[in-house]
Amino acid sequence: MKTVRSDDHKFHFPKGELSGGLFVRPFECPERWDYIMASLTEAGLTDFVDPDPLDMDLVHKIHDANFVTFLQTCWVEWVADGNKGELIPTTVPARRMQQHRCPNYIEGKAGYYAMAIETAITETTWKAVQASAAIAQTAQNIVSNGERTAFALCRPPGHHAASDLYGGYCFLNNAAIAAQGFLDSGATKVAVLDVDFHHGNGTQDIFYSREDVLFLSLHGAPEDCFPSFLGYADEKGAGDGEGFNVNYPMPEGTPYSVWGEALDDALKRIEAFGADAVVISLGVDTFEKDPISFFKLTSDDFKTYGGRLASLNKPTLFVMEGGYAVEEIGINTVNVLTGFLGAASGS
Ligand code: 5XA
Ligand code: ZN
Repeated sequence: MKTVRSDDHKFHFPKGELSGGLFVRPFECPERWDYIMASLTEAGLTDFVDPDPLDMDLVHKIHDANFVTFLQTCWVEWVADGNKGELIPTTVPARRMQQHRCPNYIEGKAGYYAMAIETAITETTWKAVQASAAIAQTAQNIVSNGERTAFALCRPPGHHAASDLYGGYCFLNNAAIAAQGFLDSGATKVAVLDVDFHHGNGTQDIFYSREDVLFLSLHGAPEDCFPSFLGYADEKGAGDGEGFNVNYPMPEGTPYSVWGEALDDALKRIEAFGADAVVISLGVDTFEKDPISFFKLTSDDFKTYGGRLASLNKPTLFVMEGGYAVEEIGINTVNVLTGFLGAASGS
């Protein structure tokens, strides 16, 4: 199994995020990548590949052009405006405000494009964001060219990023870009299965009206956790996309016995849909010791469900999302991959 990865992830290392009323060191930190790399190496998964240059045409099929320009230029505007710290907006378009008029000044622009305000942007964030999306594209190409699976070790993650929204540590939606890449490479139907603890609101929003991408998400119920305003079970898609969006919100304390039933249902739906390729938005913040989440999966459970994913017997791309129990993030991620590979080799 090839892992596409880049040292450029290190260009995104904000000093702080807003959490619990404090400006704390971000949970989404560069060491996450180091622990995953160490565990991959220990497991013998050392087929590491550099990403190809980012195909911006593909990015623009998923993301609004003005939003991409904002990500590319916001830091320069922020500094030119006299700001000294990292870019975090303090104003957002709330209910009954003008949600479709983008202000001209940079703090207003940032608020316009934000879906949450914990995520800081720094001078070099865009460099890491580009590399992360390029990793997803390259890994997708590896699978489109005939490999059964590949791992896109993306950082920063992507699944909260909508066409024109960033936040929740996400800027470009790596999984959505990969899903579109599969379609552009000849697939007719793609399933995106999001197993991160948090609802993949960005991916849902991007594909909500489309019938060529089935989106399924297993996550903490939105009334109880981030992203708070999307991810309910009655969100089923719209227009041509009606019936192609499936949410499995679950309560605090959910153990694998319950989570695994939702996974089995999702796998049945992917099978019935007839997906040509599957993108797994792989967050391991479902882990029992994750500091910002509330499910109860154990390290062994990750291996078990990796095997269940292989039972689909489809080309499968793993795209890294969240996971903040930093010392265990490597083993939990690798358990999914080795669980998959073990079952795939037996099938
Ligand atoms: O999957 N998304 C995350 O792990 C980010 C959650 C951010 C909460 N402020
Ligand atoms: Zn998450």
